[in-house]
Amino acid sequence: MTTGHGGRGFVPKGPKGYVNPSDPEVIAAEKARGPGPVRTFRLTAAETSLDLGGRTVRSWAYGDTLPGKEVRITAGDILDLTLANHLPVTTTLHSHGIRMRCDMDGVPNLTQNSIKPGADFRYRFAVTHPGTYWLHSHSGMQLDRGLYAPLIVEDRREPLSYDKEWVIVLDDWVDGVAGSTPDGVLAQLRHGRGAPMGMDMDVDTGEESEHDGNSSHGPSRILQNSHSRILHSMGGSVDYPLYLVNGRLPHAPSVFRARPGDRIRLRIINASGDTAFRVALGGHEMTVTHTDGYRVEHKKTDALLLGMAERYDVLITAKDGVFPLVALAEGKNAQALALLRTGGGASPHASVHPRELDGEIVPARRLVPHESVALCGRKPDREIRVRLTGNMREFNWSFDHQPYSLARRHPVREGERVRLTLINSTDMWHPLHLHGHTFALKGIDAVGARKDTSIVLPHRKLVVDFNADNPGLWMLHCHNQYHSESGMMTILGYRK
Ligand SMILES: [Cu+2]
Repeated sequence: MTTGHGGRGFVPKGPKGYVNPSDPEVIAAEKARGPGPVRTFRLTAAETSLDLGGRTVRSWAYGDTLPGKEVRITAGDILDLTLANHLPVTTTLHSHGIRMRCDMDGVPNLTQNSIKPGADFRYRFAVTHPGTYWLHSHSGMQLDRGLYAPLIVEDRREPLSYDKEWVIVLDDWVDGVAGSTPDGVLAQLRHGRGAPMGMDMDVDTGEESEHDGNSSHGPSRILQNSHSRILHSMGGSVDYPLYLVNGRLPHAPSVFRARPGDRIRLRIINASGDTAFRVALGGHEMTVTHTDGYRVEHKKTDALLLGMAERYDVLITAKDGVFPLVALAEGKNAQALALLRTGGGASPHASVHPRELDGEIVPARRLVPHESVALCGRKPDREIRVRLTGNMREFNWSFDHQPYSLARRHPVREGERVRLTLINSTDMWHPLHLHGHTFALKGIDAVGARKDTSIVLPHRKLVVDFNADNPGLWMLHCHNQYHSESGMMTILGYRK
């Protein structure tokens, strides 16, 4: 077995004049993050059987649990995480939302070579900011299998006081059900075509990487007749047979136990491939404290909407009894369920619909950043405008009608304040994610909440500002896995 010595020294194909992932500028930024205690973890990506609660599926996961075992560190630590690839195909690991050194970002062919079957890769980087993050494969459609795990970064000076913490991971599930695989579903959506040419070319071999040993596509999983009022469009593209909270089906939900009166911090992560979840806890109001790992001024709400890869932290004060935590698959007429139990009583039915789901939903743009994380008001030095393009019929999602290419980069320079304007000219909503940075939403009349992933509704635009303070090459992509694999990805590149 070979052990990679990190991604150090990797140089992607593409134009000259950009800061490559292991260049001195990247090393200098990493050094400025300071030394810290090293926290060592080992994950194994492998094929396994997963018990979803009365139903077992064969899939790929980190270890043999779903979600993968939580990785928990403290801000200021050095995360030293070795990924062993026991899959039959190549893989990489991305630490979503962490602003780390570029060569540890886990993007195949951009920040590292893919990890070959049987090989290891050691991800080692400083983590300076606390919050709720997650680990997932960044290769092909693997995220829509079971290759994800929570990454929790504790705060040495935790500003919140609470008695218990409940990590809640939401997912939509198709893999291993009646012969379906995410690659097969993508092929259905693309009328038999897989990812576009070039998307998954292995740089070393020039061969198209194989994500799927199964050539049968199973029953049709294409979502029909869907509409979501709050997403102004279809719920998504995929009609999943199953929806999960913490790897469990609604008929055999995971149960979180606490005492009446406990203050509980919920860390909610949407790890799904193509589903926005509307989340509420029956009988309880939630107080939003963070989104995407960054503090906001506390704001009460009945429910939350999470696009793929978004996270919210909320506080609740537990009442006495049994309460459903419901994640409604927005526009898909289905839901996932977990339970909070603090006392006696019968468990609610799997299809329970707490009234909070139809109450107020505070959108991210209404959140006010906590002063400790608010970006200062500053005129942008540079504006990047990107148009979201493509349609459902051809399933040709892209930016500016261009296919993804390692050679196409949106240039920035270190030290700039950058304004990124994402113009959605499609009929579909998209959750957009920028690697390596936590941008500020454009607030009502000031800079808004900090996030790394944000929903843009059809025919609307999303305007975000960020400080270009993390040199390297960074993905900007839709976090709908079926959209990004169809081509809705591009690169932000720091100029030398
Ligand atoms: Cu999209």
